[in-house]
Amino acid sequence: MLQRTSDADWWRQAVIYQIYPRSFADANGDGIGDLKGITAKVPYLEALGVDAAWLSPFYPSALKDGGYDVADYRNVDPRIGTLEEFDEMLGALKSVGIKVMVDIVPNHSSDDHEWFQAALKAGKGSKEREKFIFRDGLGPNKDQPPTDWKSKFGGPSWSPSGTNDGQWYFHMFDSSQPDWNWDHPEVRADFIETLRFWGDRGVAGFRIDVADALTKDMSDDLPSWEELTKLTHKKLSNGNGHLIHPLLDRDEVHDVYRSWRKVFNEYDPPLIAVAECWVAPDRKHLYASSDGLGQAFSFDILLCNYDADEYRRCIKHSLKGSAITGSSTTWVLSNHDVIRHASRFAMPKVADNRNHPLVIEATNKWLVNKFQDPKPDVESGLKRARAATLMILGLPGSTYIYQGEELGLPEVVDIPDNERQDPTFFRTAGREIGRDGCRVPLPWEASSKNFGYGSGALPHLPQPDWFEDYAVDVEDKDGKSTLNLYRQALRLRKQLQTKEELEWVDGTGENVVHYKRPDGWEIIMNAGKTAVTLPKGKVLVSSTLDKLDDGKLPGETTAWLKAE
Ligand code: TEU
Ligand code: CA
Repeated sequence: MLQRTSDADWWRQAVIYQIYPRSFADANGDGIGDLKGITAKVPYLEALGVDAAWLSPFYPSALKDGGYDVADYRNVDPRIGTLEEFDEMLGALKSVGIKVMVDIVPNHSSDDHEWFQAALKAGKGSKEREKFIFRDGLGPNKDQPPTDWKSKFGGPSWSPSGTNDGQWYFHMFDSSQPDWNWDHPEVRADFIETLRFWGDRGVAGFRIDVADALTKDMSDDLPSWEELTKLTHKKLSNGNGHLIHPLLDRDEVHDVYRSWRKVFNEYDPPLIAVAECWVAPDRKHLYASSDGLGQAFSFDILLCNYDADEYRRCIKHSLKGSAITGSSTTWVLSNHDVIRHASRFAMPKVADNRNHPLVIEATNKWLVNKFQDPKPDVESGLKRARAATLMILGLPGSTYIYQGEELGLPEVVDIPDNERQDPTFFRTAGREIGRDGCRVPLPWEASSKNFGYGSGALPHLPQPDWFEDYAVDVEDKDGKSTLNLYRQALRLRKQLQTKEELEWVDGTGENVVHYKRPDGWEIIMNAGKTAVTLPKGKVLVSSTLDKLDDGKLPGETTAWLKAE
């Protein structure tokens, strides 16, 4: 057995910063963020105090889905950089102790991928087509899709091959994203090669996109969309009480991850992986198992309203789930797919927030109305966002921070239709606004061109004027800014995250989350409006960055304290 020389458990309590490369920093001024831009901001990330950076896709891509349409898994998009620049970036981050994770998108490729192009060319019945999911169309002319299934981004989930052979290919997402056939050994082998490619370059691990969808049962008898939708809402037993769905969360997917784990364990420390899977809570732990990916995103906390009961329930459930496999939980409040949490918390509660499609529907309405009806309470939104962040940063487990949330950035809602990029917007004819509003390039300097994101061409998504107030250089100087809150909290957190225990405290107030951590640390979030009395102790930090020396914790505020 390999003798390990380094900390194999670094990920358990890590803070990981998500970079959406095109929108982070544009070093060469072409309007698109790049790897050199990231390298230039290493001191910023160091001062923030994160342990790792996860990069959303930077691979060659037609950018039909922000890079999640990957044309070549083992290269860098020339607009974003080169492999040499990747190595430079990695080296610069490593030199300040920041690890790098990259995004693996195994459910689908881009239609520009060499193998998909070869499949189109090789024609019906060819070996090349077996790597994807091709089926004959229905009707005498085969001009109807094989099923009436819808894509996750709206519109049909089959597109004609375009080669006049009556064949259609399956895509769970955009038509530019053909799904791989995971029954094919060459597909499996190619992903192993990709994992090794990045592992050998020195990355610490991977975020696995739509981890639950790879293996599918596409046997000839395919259900209708209506039957499929019923399946997602109803539990059909396979004998173990597991819901059987032809496309999602099938047990066979874990064979894939077991084979990946063998590769991960060839490295020292072992590579890590975190599953992006919106699966039923009682299925989540399977993805986090130590002979599989090891960790899975807990999105339940992202769906919580700003409410103490909801948070407590969700935290208890997530901790229980990760304990099943001995994993640690991952806490997430924002990412590149959802409305930024400073804006979410400025809006009224979502009634049925455990149902993900309903949350998307409800929150999409806010975007359609451009946050005019109902109007957001911007001040309270930010206050709550800071309080919720400080509360989750005190929890055992790892935390993911999405670029810009450390500035308290709200969602951008006034992007003109002709500048939108999200395929969701186009495939639903604008009924769903999509995710561009959380992907607007960051403001670095209030008075510079493009707010310091890049000194040349306009950013690839327009930045609103009010970004000025959230610029890094403004917040840097403001002792009570969100940026300085994140910096302080991350610094303190390093002392806190030694052991993983948590003990709940009840009775502190009506709408309060209160828990104790080892060594006398206590974390108290007052989600209500009226102040509550703090327990005895020294306040280490509060989400408003006030000292709270009157012993009171105001509404919508979190404090960390240490018993004396
Ligand atoms: O998202 C997976 C996914 O299912 C999304 O549709 C998600 O449910 C939705 O965006 C939440 O609002 C991943 C990536 O994170 C996303 O950016 C990609 O577009 C998608 O996969 C396809 O690769
Ligand atoms: Ca650039």
